[in-house]
Amino acid sequence: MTDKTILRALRGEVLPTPPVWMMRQAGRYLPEYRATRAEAGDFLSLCYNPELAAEVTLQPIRRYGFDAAILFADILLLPQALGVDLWFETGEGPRMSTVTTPAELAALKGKDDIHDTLSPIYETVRILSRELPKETTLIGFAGAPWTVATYMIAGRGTKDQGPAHALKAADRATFAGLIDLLTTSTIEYLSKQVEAGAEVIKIFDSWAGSLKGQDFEDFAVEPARRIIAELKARFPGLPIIAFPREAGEGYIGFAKKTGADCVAIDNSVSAEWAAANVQKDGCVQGNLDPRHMVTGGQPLIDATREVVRAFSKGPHLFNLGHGITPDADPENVALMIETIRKG
Ligand code: 1CP
Repeated sequence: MTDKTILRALRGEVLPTPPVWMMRQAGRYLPEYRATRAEAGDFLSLCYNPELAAEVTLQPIRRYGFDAAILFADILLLPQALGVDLWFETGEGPRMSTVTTPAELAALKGKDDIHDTLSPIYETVRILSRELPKETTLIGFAGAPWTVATYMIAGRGTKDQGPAHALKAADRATFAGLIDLLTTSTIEYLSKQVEAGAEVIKIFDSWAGSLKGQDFEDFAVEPARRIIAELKARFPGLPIIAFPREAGEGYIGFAKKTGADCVAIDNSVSAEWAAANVQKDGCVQGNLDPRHMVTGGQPLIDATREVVRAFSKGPHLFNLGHGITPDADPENVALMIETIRKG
């Protein structure tokens, strides 16, 4: 089993062709995803239906033969398991009840009380570990504490994470208590995914870029370090990908500070820069601009070749710099993969 290309690259091997997968590879750009989602009813019903969640995870593997599959779920299921009310407004995104006071924090469930809600997710992982092709690596995931906290504090997605920054300034103890609860419950959540068959774990810190200076160290680096240290103590050799999106200079040394095996790079920095500054410490993932999946053509081919070339001297997982968007053309994904694999 250890000859899977993703696992080899995560161990630091430089491969002639980088393995490839794509953030949001199961998603609305695929007609078969839209059909299964309609069958499930709504997005959350799809997440909590193990058969259908496994089906949408497998769809892009069948269509494209990606080297990895990522569990179909969402980073906001953990707050729901902690007792928050969560729903999705059509066309707008997530909405949830907020946690901004000591009383609201105290009313949340404990780290060991999340599994009743999340057990369908573990069942999805078990189905996938049975049904995936033997060469395909199964990635489990969770949101990083800071990113998940930004949604819990605001009750929705925000452009600048203003409410979370405001709570951090106004009531440091409540804010830090929420980060701590998310850190410890994320460890339990991810442990169950690994026990169910996830072979690699990815931690999504989509809003890490809005943490500056010491805040970045305290709330992006430190929670990731704690989660990774505990997971590696429980599961020696478990490979872990960290994604401190838009961290900029914060990418430098992130793997060393947190113990991550691989750092995922967004497309606000060049592959050239990331190769020089981040890949020197180990495997990197990224970082084609997802817009190419909409626009396609020769610019897509050229940009794909450039990402492959820039990272070719070290271990690399080819990916986009962020998730593929619903307006992407499925043909462009095929063209990207063909360019990676055939040169
Ligand atoms: O309408 C739909 O079908 C829902 C769209 C959708 C999908 C396909 C959402 C709502 N979540 C997902 C799946 C999802 N989310 C996966 C599955 C695996 C994959 O194919 O990649 C993963 C890993 C996530 C992670 C996630 N959810 C993140 C971190 C990664 C990132 O994109 O930055 C975040 C921030 C979320 C929250 C979320 N869930 C959904 C939306 C629209 C959002 C963003 C809300 C916002 O801030 O505007």
